[in-house]
Amino acid sequence: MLAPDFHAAHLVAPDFEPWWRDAVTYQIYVSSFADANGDGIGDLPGVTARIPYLARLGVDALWLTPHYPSPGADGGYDISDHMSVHPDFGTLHDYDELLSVAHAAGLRVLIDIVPNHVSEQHPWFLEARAGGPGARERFHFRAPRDDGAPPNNWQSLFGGPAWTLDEASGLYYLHLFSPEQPDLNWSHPDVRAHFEQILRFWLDRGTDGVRVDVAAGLLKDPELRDNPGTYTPGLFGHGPEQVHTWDQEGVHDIYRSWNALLREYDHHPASVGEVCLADLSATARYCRPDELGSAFTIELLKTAWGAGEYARAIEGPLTTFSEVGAKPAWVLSNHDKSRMPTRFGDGHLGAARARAAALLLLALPGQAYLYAGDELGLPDADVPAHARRDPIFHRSAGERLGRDGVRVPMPWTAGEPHCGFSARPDAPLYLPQPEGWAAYAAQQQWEDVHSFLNLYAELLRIRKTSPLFGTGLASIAADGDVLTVHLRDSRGNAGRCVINMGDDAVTTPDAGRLLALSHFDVWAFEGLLFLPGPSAAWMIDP
Ligand SMILES: [Ca+2]
Repeated sequence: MLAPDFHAAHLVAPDFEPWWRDAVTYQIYVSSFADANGDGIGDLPGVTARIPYLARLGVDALWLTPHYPSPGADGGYDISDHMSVHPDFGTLHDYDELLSVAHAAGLRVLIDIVPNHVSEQHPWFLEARAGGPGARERFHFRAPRDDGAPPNNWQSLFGGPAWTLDEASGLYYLHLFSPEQPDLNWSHPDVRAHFEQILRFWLDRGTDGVRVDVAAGLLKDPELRDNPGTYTPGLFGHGPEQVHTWDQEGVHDIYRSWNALLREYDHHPASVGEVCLADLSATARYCRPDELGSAFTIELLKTAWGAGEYARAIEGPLTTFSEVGAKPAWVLSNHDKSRMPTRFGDGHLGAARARAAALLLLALPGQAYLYAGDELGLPDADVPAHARRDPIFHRSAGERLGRDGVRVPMPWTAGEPHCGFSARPDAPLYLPQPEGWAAYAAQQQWEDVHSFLNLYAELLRIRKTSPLFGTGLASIAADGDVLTVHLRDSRGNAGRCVINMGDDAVTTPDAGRLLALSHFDVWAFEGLLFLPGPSAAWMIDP
């Protein structure tokens, strides 16, 4: 394989490097992480108790999915009070304790901010439904069309129309997600003021950053016109077919004001947007220097396994984000998508690919987001229909399985009830663990040098100490099944992540030194690098 000439530097060197620019953040879906009080639901004290685990793993930060009071119509993304803690998860005191223990262990804490919608149980929506003066203006209430149909053709991302009739008023209200999640009207000054108050509430406590849910959706077309096309379930990233729903120009002003607010804090809070747009350059515009710190780069999530495909999925964001002076926030899994070993083909093949993908993800310059359980190599869990909770499953009458399979309680210790997830052996778990879950238990994986967990810990250790991996300037090359990410730091050190994405072994010339490997059969000797299929290696020039 020919190594390409190292071409134009992709990344703009800023005057100041905030802590989050190359951080590895570990996403915690609170319900499924660890249950400290034995009621079967993960909670904040459970997270606090596992801080030593995260410190040993070596991540820089953790991100909590919504920890707020919520009726639970959409796994906590339907919030009824943004300045409090869900009683299932604990108290504000528990949150402060988590923050303090995390900080003492050198970990930062990000929280989820959900500005697009609230719960139907939020006081504002209750007030709107009761017809309080001016209360409906904080949402999108509209009269039906003449034939009684919803005001426009917009579809909910969870299936069905994006409008539900409010019987009392005879008006429809807009919800891009479930009917229990009415969309806020971000043209209303109350909404803007409320969220600034929410941001300050958490940042004042020492919270280190925010992940912004549905970041490109806050403002809608002022006339709420019909979209030229409709939402297609399973579609990754919204495009021209939904031009009136997403990415309205005025939304950038919101993030400019948030940027100014975050800059008032000396601890340099992070901000990362969930910007699901088909157009990468439109996504990157949310990461201009006076807007969000970064935006999730979902290109790899939506790309089929293959060297050429992955090369394009990496090259695109690197180039596009550098044009606005930002670095991508790479994502290979989250609480909404099928887990890597399952997505990559199940069984030994899926696991081998997922191990190789870990080397790729953690080599790329920019932020990396891990989802709890990635480091254990968890596959999707089989959840019986009667136990499923996801509105996607229920709203599609079971046609779409939904996301419960990636939200099953973590296996901590084999041989313990619920694999050590819950403090009480007979706790009814909020989602059942499948047969064989103990085989993935963290405690046992620490004892196996070849485990997923030790692989992740080793990669994170190298990433922390080497200026190359996760930070170095990158160029990408694909040759047959082999993908190479070339890295170089400011001092001229060079290295690379080489991934054989095919099923057959390859031998390739490489005079470097082997630093990390996804498979114990990888070797480098006398200028050759041998990679079984599929596998990956981190190499460094002597
Ligand atoms: Ca609990």
